[in-house]
Amino acid sequence: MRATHVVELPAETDANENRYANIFARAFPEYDITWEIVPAVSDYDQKKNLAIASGNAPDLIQCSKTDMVLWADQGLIQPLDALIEQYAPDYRRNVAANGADLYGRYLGRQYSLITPSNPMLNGRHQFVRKDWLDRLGLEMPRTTEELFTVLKAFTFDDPDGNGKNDTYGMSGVKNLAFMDQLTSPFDVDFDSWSRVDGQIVPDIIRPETKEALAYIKKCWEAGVIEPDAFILQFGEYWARCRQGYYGFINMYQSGVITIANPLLRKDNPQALYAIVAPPIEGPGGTRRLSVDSWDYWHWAVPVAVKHPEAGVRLFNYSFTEEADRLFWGDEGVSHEIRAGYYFRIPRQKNPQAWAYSYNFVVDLYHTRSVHFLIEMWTALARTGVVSMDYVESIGLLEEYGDHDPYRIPSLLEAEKMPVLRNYFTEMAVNIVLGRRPLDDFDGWRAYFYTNGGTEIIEDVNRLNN
Ligand SMILES: [Ca+2]
Repeated sequence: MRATHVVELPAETDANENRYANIFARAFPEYDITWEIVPAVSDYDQKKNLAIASGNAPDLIQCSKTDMVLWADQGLIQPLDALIEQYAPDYRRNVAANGADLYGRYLGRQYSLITPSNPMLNGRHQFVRKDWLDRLGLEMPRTTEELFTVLKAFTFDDPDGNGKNDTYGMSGVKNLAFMDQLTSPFDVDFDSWSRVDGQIVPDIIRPETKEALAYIKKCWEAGVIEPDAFILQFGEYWARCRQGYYGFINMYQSGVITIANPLLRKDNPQALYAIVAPPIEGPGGTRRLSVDSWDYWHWAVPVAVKHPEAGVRLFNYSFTEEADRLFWGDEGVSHEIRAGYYFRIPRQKNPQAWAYSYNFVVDLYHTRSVHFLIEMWTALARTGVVSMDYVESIGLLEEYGDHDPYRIPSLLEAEKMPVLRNYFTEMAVNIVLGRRPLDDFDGWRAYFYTNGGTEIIEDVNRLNN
C-alpha cells in the first residue's frame, strides 16, 4: 500500500528505510508499505490534487478538511464508517470518544480520519491569582456564587496589598469575548454551536445564554468587571493580563504559564496565575471548558484502492499504547527511564540523534493520544522544560473540554450569520450595561429565526449530521 505524509525528514533519510518506516513495517508484515514523503505543505497541495484527479492516489492520503469535502462531493474518496468500526478501536477510544472525529464527518458519513493535537497543546483556560486568594484568605471558588464573592474581593479588598484601588476581578475583550469564566458555567460559549436534542444550534439562541447574560449583568453592576471590558482589543487585554491587573483571566495556557507568570514573579515572587480547577460549576451543575478546534490534518481513503482497510489499520496503529512507547524514540538517545518514568534527554547532549527522534515525535507522529500528551508534558515538566501546570491543564481539557460539534462551514451561514451575530452582540452588551431589559433576549430569538436563522440551522445540520 502507499501512504502520503507531509514532513521534513532529517537530511539523507530514506523515506522507506528509517526508524519510523521500520516500525510500521514490523507492525504490518502483511502489507508492503511505501511512504511518499513531501517536505513542504506548499508542494503538497499541488501534488495531492494531481494524484487524486489522475486516479493515481495512494491508499491513505493526507488532506485538509476542504479537500475532504470537495473530494467527497466528487465521489473520489470513500466513507469510512464501517472500516473504522471494524479496524480502528484505538482511534475510536482516543479520538471518537472525545467527539473529535466529528471533524471528519460530512453529510452523515465519516469521510476522513483526523489527527487531533493542537488544542490540547495550547488550550484556553481560566486562571485565578492564587497569591491573591491566599492573601485574602479565600478558597478557590467552585460555584458561580463563590466566584461572585471572590470577584468582589479582588476588586475592592486590595488583593495585591499595595494600598491602592488598582485591581479588577476580571475583564474581557471586545464583543463579550474572553469571558468564558462567566459563560461556561451556563454551558454556553457565544462563538460556539452545541448539539441539543440531536440538532446543532448556535449557543447565542439557547435559553442558557439568557441566564449567562443575567449573571454577566450582575457582575457588571457590582463593578467587578473592568469598565473597558467590552471595547478592549485582544492585544490590550493580554498586555493588562501580563501586568497583573485582573484576578481572573481567560487565556491560552502557554501564554500564562511561560510568559505572564514569569513576568509577574520578577516583581513579586509569590505572584501566580493558577488554573481554576475544577472549572466553576453553574446552577445547572455544568462544568465546562470551551475547546478550540481539534482540526489538524485529515486522512482519506480514495475509492479505487485495493485494500481500503489497510490505511485505516495503519492510522489506528498510531493510537495504540505500543505506538506511544515506540514514538518516544530510542532509550538512551531521546529519553531515559528512571523509576518507571520517562525523562527527556536534553537536546544538547546528543543534538543529531535527538533531532531525529524529535522529528518522530513532533513532526511525523501527529496522531498522539491524550494520555501520550499528558505523559509527554509530565516528562518535560520533570526535566524543568515546562511547569506541572501544563500537565494539569491538559488533563482538565480532557475531562471538561467541550468540543464545538459544528465542523463543516455552511455557505449560507457564512453569508448570513455575521449580520445576526452583530445584532446579538449589540443587544447583549446593551443588556449587560442596563440599557435594555433582559427580556429583550426573547425578542432576539424570534428575530433570529425569522431573519434567516431557520435556514442557517437547517443548512448546518444537513452538512454536519
Ligand atoms: Ca491594590
